[in-house]
Amino acid sequence: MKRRSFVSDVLLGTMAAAIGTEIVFGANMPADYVPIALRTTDPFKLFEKHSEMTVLNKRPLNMEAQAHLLDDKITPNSKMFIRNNGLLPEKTVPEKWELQVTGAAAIRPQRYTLKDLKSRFTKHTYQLTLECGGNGRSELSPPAKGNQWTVGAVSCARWSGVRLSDILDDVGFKENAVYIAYHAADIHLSRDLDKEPISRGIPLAKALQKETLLAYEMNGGPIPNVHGYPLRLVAGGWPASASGKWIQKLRIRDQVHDGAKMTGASYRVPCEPVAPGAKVADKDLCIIESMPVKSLITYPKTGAMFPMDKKFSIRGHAWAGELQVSKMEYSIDFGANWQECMLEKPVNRLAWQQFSAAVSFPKKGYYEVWARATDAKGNSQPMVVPGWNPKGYLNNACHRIAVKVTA
Ligand SMILES: Nc1nc2c(c(=O)[nH]1)N[C@H]1C(S)=C(S)[C@@H](COP(=O)(O)O)O[C@H]1N2
Ligand SMILES: [Mo]
Repeated sequence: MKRRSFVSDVLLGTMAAAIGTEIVFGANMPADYVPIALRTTDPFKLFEKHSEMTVLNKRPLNMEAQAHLLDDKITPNSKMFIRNNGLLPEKTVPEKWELQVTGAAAIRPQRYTLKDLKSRFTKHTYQLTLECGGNGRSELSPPAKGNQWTVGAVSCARWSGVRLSDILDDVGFKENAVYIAYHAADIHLSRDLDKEPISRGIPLAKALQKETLLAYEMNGGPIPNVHGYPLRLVAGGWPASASGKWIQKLRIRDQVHDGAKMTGASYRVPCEPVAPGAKVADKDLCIIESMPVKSLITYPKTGAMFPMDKKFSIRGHAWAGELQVSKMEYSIDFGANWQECMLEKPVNRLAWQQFSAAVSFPKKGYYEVWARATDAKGNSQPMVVPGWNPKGYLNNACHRIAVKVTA
């Protein structure tokens, strides 16, 4: 008979801390057993999320913000969306955490402790926009499978850590280096340790950009558990799936990475537009890189009512992947006429930009305010859902809010 494997002391300690008292016969628990007290833990409390966040899925956990929750210039943890493909790492001991950098195109494969990263390399801080490739999926027709994100799977926090390029210089890479692949500590839903929930990466050129970080801090403190503690790759402006959480290993590859969720329809879209509902062969799908131009009205929220004589202003954020946003407009007549908004410069490249406008309405009644951003290359947000694709990525249609003007 096979011996039962038991839960480790480290994990037992973590679970006891979470429950708040000793688990008396805890040593008898099978390795994959989750005590009842922990199964019922409320994700809002556990991850300190705002009560108006929306849970889309509990296993894996996926939670999004509503537009008005994203009003802050720098997204605080409490309003940051959560996208997990698997289960959270269970036994994180920061003193023992190691980042291994290896791969076919690595010259001097290395291992770094968190202390090495913090003491041997310069710390850099950038505010970086991270948007899930599937944000806006819920508007697709025919519908696409996956989390039905509305508008709230986007964040722009301040990330601090070391430049990935500094690490790559330290390790050295051969001329045939093509792609930097990540491997993380989260657990596949099946609990099969040979499987990874997700293992994506970025091309060498993106890895070498000065804003691409291996971050150990978010908004001035340790990265919250659910957002990648203790070490996270952050590649702003690209689908957030490229920003691996809980990073333990990077591979400098001599080919495009082919890990979990790099192939098939995952985070890939038809290289050429297709008809809605079409079947698309794998060879005709291209990996999503820079995200498209987009914006969000974060104040007021849909349902706002205000009197005619009151000065009414709107505000929000706009972003455009690797590009800057060059123009921001709004319309109160369903897109017939557009007025220009005030638009701020980003605090740094790859951070979202703030817009605002004072709006006046001709008479009382129902209105919709639509917002439209244009990037530095002249691409504007479409008014309706753009290019259908099998997994429902890259919906950058104009955001709209509905308001009533009273007498
Ligand atoms: N290791 C790991 N990294 C990951 C994921 C994951 O499930 N596991 N999800 C990715 C996806 S699809 C997104 S959209 C972002 C979400 O980041 P957040 O949960 O910190 O907002 O993390 C990315 N990094
Ligand atoms: Mo994502």
